[in-house]
Formats: sequence, C-alpha cells, structure tokens
Amino acid sequence: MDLKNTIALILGGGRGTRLFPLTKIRAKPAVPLAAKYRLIDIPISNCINSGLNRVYVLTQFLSESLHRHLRQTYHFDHFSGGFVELLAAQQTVDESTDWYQGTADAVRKNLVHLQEDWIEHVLILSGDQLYRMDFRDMLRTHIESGADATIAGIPVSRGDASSLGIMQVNDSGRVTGFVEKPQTEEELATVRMDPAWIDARGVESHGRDCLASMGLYIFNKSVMVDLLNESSHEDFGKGIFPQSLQSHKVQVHLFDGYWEDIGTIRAFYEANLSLAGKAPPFELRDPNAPIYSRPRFLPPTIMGDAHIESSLIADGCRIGDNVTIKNSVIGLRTVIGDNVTIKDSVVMGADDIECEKTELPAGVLPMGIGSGSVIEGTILDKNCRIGENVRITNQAGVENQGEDEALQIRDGISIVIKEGQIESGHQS
Ligand code: ADQ
Ligand code: ADP
Repeated sequence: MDLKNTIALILGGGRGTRLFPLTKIRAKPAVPLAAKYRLIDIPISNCINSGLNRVYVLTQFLSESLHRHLRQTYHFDHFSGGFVELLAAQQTVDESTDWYQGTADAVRKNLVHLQEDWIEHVLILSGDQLYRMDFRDMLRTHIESGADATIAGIPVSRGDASSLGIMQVNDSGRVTGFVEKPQTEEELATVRMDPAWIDARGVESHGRDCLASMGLYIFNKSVMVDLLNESSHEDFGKGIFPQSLQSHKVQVHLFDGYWEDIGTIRAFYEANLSLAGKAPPFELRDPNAPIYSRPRFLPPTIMGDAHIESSLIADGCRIGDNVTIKNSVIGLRTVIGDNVTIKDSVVMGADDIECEKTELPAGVLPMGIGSGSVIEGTILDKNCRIGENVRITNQAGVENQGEDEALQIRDGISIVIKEGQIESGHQS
C-alpha cells in the first residue's frame, strides 16, 4: 500500500480565535510546540513517515516565517516530485472577506490544485493535533472497504463527545450516523456505540461508547470534487458528512493510540507539559517515526547551578544559578537569570540570540526572564522581555482577562504575548 497517488491537504486554521493570543500575529501552523517544533511539523512528519511527500498547507494568510519554516525544512530531491506548499486564502492583513469560511470551503477554494490526473486520493488533515499515524493503514482500510470516503475514528468518553464529531458505525464499519458536537443526551443517543463493538475490533474501548471523528479524512478525489461542487456546505463535520452518508459509502478507520486535539489554549498548554513528563503519552524520541523540524545551528544550552525536573530544554539556552525549573518546556534560545523559578510553564524562547553587549533602546528590557522572577502556570510566547523580581502566578485564579495587553489570561493560564514586556517588580 503506498500513497503515491495521494495528496495531503493540511487545514492550517481558521481565524485562530481558539488559540488567541498565540495566533494574534502568526498563522496557527507556525505556533511553536514542544520547545523546538511548530504545530505544522506534526502532520507533515506523519505524512513523510508514511511515504507521502506531496503536501499543501491551507492557511489564512501568507505568514512570512511560516513560509520560511516550510521552505527551509521540507525540501525533497527533485526526482521524488515531493513538495510542501502553502496555499493562503488572502495575501493581505486587512481584507477579511476572502477568508476560508470553514474546512470544506478551504478545500473547495483550492480544487484547482487537485486537477492533475495522478491524484486519486485526497488525505485531509487537521493542523492542530498531536498524534502519530501511518496513513498507509488508513488508505488500506479505505481501499479494502471500497469506500468513497474514510474517516479516522477513536473511542472517547461522553465528556469529550460534545466537542467532537461523533459517528455511528454498522458491523462492517460503514458510518451510518454522524452528529457534529452533540450537545444533548438525545443527540448523543442517536449515535452511541456498543463498547463491545469497539473491543471486538482490537481497540480497547475501556467502556467508552462514543466513536469520535479525528478530523482526518481520505476521499476518492472525484467523489470529493462532486460533493464540494454540488453543495455549499462550509464544513466537513457540520455539513458534508451528515449529508453524504446515505448517498455515499463512508467508512471508519479505527485508531488506537495517543491523539489529542490541541486547538485550544488549555489543550495546547497541557499537551506541551505532558511531553515534559517522565512517561510522556506522546514519544518525541521515536527513531522509526521522527518528528522533523527546521535544522538549526545552535550552541548547546549552558546551565549554571540549576535544578531541573520533568522538563524539556531546547538548544541555545542560557540558564543562570540557583534556578529551579519544574514540569516546564523551555524553548530555543531562552535566557533565564539567577534565582528564577519556573513551574508548570511553557516558555517558547526567542527567534534570535540577543548579544549581551548590544545596547538596548531606553525602556527596553533584555530578552528572557530577569533574575529573581517566579513564573507559574504561564505561557511565555516568543521574544518576551520579563524584568527582575517579576511574579506571574495568577494567584487570584482569574479565568479570562485582557485583549491587547502584554499579559493576558485564557482558560486560567497566564500568557505573555509575543514580544511582550513585563516590567521589573510586576506581581500578578
Ligand atoms: P473542529 O476541530 O472543531 O472539529 P474545525 O474548527 O473545523 O473543527 O477545524 C478542523 C481543522 O481545520 C483544524 O485544524 C482547524 O485549524 C482547521 N480549520 C478550521 N477552519 C479552517 C479554515 N477556515 N481554513 C483552514 N483551516 C481551517 C473537527 C471536525 C470534528 C472532529 C474534530 C477532531 O469537524 O468532527 O471530531 O475536528 O478534532
Ligand atoms: P513566529 O512563528 O516566528 O513567531 P509568524 O509565523 O507568526 O512568526 O510570522 C509573523 C508574520 O506573519 C509577520 O511577518 C506578520 O506580519 C505576518 N502576519 C501576521 N498576521 C498576518 C495577517 N493577518 N495577514 C498577513 N500577514 C500576517
């Protein structure tokens, strides 16, 4: 089974409201992940490890650094015909009328790129999920079942069902019901599965009776083109699938492994921290299916007298004396002063190493985290300038706060936005 007649479309994000303010000045696929990667590296790595090297990334705008990241990371030898290319809905910041209106709309607006005859199958992937999958297994399910479309499915608990597309499947694995984000017990009842059905197919249900769509689809190209041209549905989950189940054969491909949608601030934060634990649910260190990223020529991290526990530390950092880092992710080129404590935090690092001898303009603090500061339960976006003796711990337990400020709170997590500066002595 190979994917040489398959093209991948990675859905790189809508307006980016759920990951705001991390998406305030960047396209979602460019959001840094796990100290040295970007979100987009996960689906692209899965494609490459599955032998699929023709990939389009659909995004709202042409983010220069995303473009640069893709260009510098993913090149293939020219005999292979491989490419990773960005298809942007709009080229300018202020025009908002031409944005992709939803997932199906994003694909519909790019059908022109799928015209070549060699393309038989289209693999549609989400850009904000953490998982490792060999898409060849999914294509096998698709072809062997003679399906028009195949949806990857995973058992979930009822508590999670309301934020996902939930499927009902018959004995042969054909999808017979699909409800996007069921909000009531009645809606859920129409698609609930027998956990024994899931167990019987070699996937441990642990009593979970909902089968969720993972938002990963394989379509026969001609079927997909017709479905998109003959309807005006904006989304696959809300429109295309519920409408096409009767007229088309839609199959489930059961998946049994770690899979997390990291499209919200809390999910993104928790997934990052889970990678820093002693037994991470998602293994970055897998020699058979590595996660790729941009090759960089950074010096090793230099560390003073620091105590570090359950944390990821990227290259190019400078960490001072009497520093404690617990359950945290420390991104590329982070500078941490003396007597700093960082707990349960995601520090994304910096785009450049700021030379210590550089004279900074008046009022601009050095990049990094100043001496004596305490950072807890926080996401520090790239290029932050945190003064000395700053305390960011959200002690008051605020859930949401701020729109434009350097320091905001989302889902109870403090966030210092990209390039944000927090003055010395700040306490919150
Ligand atoms: P959601 O994740 O809520 O549910 P959606 O917001 O449509 O669905 O996002 C799917 C993917 O497409 C994400 O990667 C998102 O960033 C991207 N995307 C969204 N709008 C886009 C746009 N206008 N342009 C480009 N990309 C866009 C979906 C399915 C559910 C399924 C879950 C699994 O609808 O049925 O259970 O994914 O996570
Ligand atoms: P990084 O990941 O390095 O932090 P980004 O990928 O977010 O950076 O790149 C930010 C770039 O994207 C900036 O050059 C900015 O001008 C551009 N940008 C941000 N928002 C938009 C938008 N809505 N339309 C076009 N370009 C944008």
